[in-house]
Amino acid sequence: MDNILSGIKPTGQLTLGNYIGAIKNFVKVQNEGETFLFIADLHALTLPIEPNVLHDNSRDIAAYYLAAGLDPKKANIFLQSDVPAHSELAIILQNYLYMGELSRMTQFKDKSAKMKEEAIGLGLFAYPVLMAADIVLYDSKRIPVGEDQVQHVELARDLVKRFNNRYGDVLVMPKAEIAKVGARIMSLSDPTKKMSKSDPKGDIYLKDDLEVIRKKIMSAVTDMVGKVKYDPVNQPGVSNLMTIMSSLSGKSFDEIEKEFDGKGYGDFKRAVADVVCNELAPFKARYEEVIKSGLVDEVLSRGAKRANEIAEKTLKRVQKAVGLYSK
Ligand code: ATP
Ligand code: LTN
Repeated sequence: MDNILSGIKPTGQLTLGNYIGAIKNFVKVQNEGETFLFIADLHALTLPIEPNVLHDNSRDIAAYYLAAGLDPKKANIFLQSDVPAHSELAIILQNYLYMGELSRMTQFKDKSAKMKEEAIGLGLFAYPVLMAADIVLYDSKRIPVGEDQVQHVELARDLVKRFNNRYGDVLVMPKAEIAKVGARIMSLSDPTKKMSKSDPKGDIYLKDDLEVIRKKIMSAVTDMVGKVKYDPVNQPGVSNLMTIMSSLSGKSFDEIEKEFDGKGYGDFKRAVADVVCNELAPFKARYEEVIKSGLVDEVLSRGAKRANEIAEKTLKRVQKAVGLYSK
């Protein structure tokens, strides 16, 4: 069974996009191999964040992992910063990724677009180096992510190829896995933009009350076509709502189109809201239970213990390969 790894950065409140594009898939794969799910708190430092917000968000994501059904007996849940090998390996691997390729990363371009060059942190630029270290440390072949992260995983693949060509079979080749439906949930207020936790417009937060979620869906931007049809180019808003519905209900786009043939957007949105609320109601209740149980810190420390075991071995292997060892 292949190892599986993914992470979420604790930059803000988790969205429905994070849930559908990432967390739901983590729950599916945890039975299919040793799973490493971490909270990318070092990555969260690549843009300004208040210390208490970073601290609290990190624990909160762990609680959401548990509420979603991740079982700490099967999945190792931990903080990236609790495993020093992430940082140590990144320092080595940064020498095998190049400025040109890092500057072509879409996430870097998006996040730095409005910043003055003098104010762009080196960490933001080098983000994919640390991410490559995260990935290779656990010998993981499978990396479940949303669509926006595929480019970073591809870069990690390039790095593994480059590194292994130079030093032999040291690193395991990873591969991104994206959900068939829901790998890119769009903003409800601007369906041409990704729903993103650092851009509060048009987001559904997992923390939102169900009534608020319902209202947000009812006021989602649609179009003048008036037909429930999957056509992301001409009907991005409706197509996004169909994607949300399909990924949570298992219904195909065809089935949804037939079900709402001749019906208005009001009926359709009410049905989408029902599907979302039915999914999130028990999830939110479990989240409250997890918080009350006070188990999060214990889960994180157990996860870090196992993660350190594996990560240290890989780090040693890499250090040896490049010549950093004593006889
Ligand atoms: P930020 O706004 O801080 O960049 P984000 O909301 O984009 O964050 P990440 O922490 O970058 O979230 O992502 C965690 C996981 O959720 C990643 O696998 C990412 O691909 C996935 N993801 C994020 N947003 C979406 C979305 N709108 N649709 C599907 N998957 C998503
Ligand atoms: N870059 C990812 C978070 C992340 C990650 C990883 C995902 C950091 N390291 C390794 C998969 C594998 C993001 O922004 N969601």
